[in-house]
Amino acid sequence: MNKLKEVLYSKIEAHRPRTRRLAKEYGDVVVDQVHARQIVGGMRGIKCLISDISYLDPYEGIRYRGYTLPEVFEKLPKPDGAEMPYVEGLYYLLLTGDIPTREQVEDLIIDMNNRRIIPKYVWDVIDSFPSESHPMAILSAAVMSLERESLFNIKYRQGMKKTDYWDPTYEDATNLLAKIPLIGAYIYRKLYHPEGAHRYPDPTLDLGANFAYMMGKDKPYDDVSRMYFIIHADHEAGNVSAHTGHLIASSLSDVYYAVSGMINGLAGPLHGLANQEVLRWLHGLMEKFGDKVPGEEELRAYVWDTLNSGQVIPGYGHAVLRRTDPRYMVQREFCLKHLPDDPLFKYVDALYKVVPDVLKEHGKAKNPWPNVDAQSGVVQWHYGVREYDFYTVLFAIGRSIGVLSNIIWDRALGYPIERPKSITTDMLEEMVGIKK
Ligand code: HAX
Repeated sequence: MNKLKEVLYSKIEAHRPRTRRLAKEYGDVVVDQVHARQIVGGMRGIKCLISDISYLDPYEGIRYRGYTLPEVFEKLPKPDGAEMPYVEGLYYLLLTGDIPTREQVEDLIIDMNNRRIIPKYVWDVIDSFPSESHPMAILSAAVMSLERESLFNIKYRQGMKKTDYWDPTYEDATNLLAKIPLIGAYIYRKLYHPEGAHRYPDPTLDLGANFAYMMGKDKPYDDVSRMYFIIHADHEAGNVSAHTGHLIASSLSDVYYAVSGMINGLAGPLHGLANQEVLRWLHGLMEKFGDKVPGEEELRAYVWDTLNSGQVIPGYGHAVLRRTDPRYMVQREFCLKHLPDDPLFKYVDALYKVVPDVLKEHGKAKNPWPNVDAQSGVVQWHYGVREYDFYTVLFAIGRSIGVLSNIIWDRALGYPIERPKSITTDMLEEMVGIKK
């Protein structure tokens, strides 16, 4: 058993009695009420999932295992000379709740680098897609094709004990996490730089640096990748991508099915695809005004035009958050430090001063503040990844870290198949007292 797995196993053993106790001794305690508006309103806010990997406070934003994003960036070990921590260190933290030492991270990096070999049929699947395909569709199919490698399935067929489910799930999850950045980079080069030869992974590099290398990007794109994957890793359990991953895995489908489904959920414009929509929208604005950022009145008019045409302002609003997203702030700080004069950043900065007030006047969005997606495309654009259809693939690589960590723990704690109850409109009308 490798070192991370040993630590994880001891944490699982210590946690199991807590879950058993909750179910057995406190199963009848009421913890939430469901209102009719939540049933017709996307189950917003109903407390009905459990995850110890991260928690999202509406005002404070995300905490990973109790740590805010600034704390995560400060405490996790970093490669020599790097500004951003190892992504592998985050995986260690999400799985165990412990901040790893540099040595523990290096051990995990070696283990993960040994899992990077990708069967040829995966490249063939990617190559068989027409070049106009959306990269998220290709990513989903490539991950899906890897399903035949699932160790969980082999062990399940052999008749494994339920308490052992987490072990092959950990193996599958870590295998997939080691491979998915390579798949993403291959998709990028196939779609947008087919003239350049595919780069094989460099076994001496950590996940972030190797991703930059395979993308064909120089420093500081390694740090940009680390930052990007870390801030997108998890956002508690109820968002579409995390919940989809959990839901699929709850039927004991393996992690390849679950992560492929998670990618499909992330590909919607109200969720992960919003980062691509932000760039599209920003470019419409820049085409109109050029490199010189217009004044507040002109920006307000552009924002109102978008709203009046019935569209949402991409990158603003959130189902849970009620303040500016800390993931936005991490990237904003990075931009202020590294690219304060970037024309696109200047637009994003100017919009930050205008959009929230317009959305408040508009009076619909419960949260008028920017979310992660309002900033993320700017950083990618600046460092030369200008094919914005690709941005959600980067989000998906990051999000797989959290989804996979959650699934390992779901298996460890034996959470059952998910099965909420649906009712008919007639029934709901009767329940709320509507007479017919
Ligand atoms: N622009 C215009 N209208 C908005 C809005 C925005 N940015 N955000 C919310 N609204 C509207 C909603 O469309 C809704 O209108 P209707 O009543 O006509 O349906 C109303 O305000 C109430 O919505 P809400 O309760 O504030 O927000 P929801 O929980 O329903 O939705 C969304 C949350 C993130 C989907 C929403 O804010 C939105 O569409 N934002 C723009 C798209 C976006 O940036 N998505 C990425 C979110 C972060 C994320 O998941 N990244 O992956």
